[in-house]
Amino acid sequence: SVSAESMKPTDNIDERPIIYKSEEAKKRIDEATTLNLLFKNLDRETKQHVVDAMFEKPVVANELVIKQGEEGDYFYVIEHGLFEIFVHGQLVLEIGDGGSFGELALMYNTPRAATVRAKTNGTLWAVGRETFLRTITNCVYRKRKAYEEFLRSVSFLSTLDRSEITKLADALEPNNYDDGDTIISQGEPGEHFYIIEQGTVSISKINDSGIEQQLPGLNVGSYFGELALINDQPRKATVVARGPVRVAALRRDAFVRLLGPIMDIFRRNAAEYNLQQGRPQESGDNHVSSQV
Ligand code: 1OR
Repeated sequence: SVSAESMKPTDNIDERPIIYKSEEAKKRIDEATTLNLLFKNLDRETKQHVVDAMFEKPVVANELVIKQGEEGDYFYVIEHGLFEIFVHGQLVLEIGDGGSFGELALMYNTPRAATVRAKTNGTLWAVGRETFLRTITNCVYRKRKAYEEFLRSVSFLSTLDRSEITKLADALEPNNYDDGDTIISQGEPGEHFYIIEQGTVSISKINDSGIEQQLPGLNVGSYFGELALINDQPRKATVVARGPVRVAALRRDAFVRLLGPIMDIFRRNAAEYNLQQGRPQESGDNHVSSQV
């Protein structure tokens, strides 16, 4: 195992910190990062850069890895172990293998937004602030710029301020679908919220009598998938791509963290779904939300 002290100084931009790793360690990092959102956007070279700079940090149960309010120094990827996130002493989230934390203070240059405590023994891979900013943040920045403009044009987000839009842009994951692909299936558990960037989706639902019912479709700037997250219930309808569709997906934890300020909008619109039930599909409708 290696420690932070073995990192070379990095005053020179071109001088990348490289911490020796066995093939076996590289494999473990690869497994831990493949599904990670922040790594998904990295090109190969940048990812290599980050992996080179990572060092292994073993943790023991109950260890405090991050304390809310402190300055940010490292970003962490979980190889294995369970970690509890506390905001003002309240447990808000538990994350495990392949998850990551500690990016917020580095990305936004703010104090740590939460306390992170190891629930079990585990292994983390740490990335220092400098490397994080030079690599991951760079890629995040490009994606942020691409999303911000789109998000500012989305009507249901119009009450979010600049910094809220920025954070939302950073957390969104682009997903593409072909004509006929199912994006959400009725009855499944919901883990994402979606905003349509391009294309149109159709929505259908099998009602209590087992009859399939078409619901109004949605297009660019509309959202769907919030109900299962708000109500903690399975998906209530099926959403299918009509032609090529591109959506921006937001994971459950980010949805709770970032769209809290507009939860009232979702609730109000959800109440209207019930009124719409059974009404014929309107043409040229201005629906922005779904029943999923
Ligand atoms: P950080 O650098 O601020 C603490 O250090 C880390 O906890 C933070 O980055 C995130 O990576 C992670 N609110 C704030 N931080 C969170 C949250 C969170 N979840 C994970 N972290 N909330 C949880 C949402 C389910 C919002 C609670 C209101």
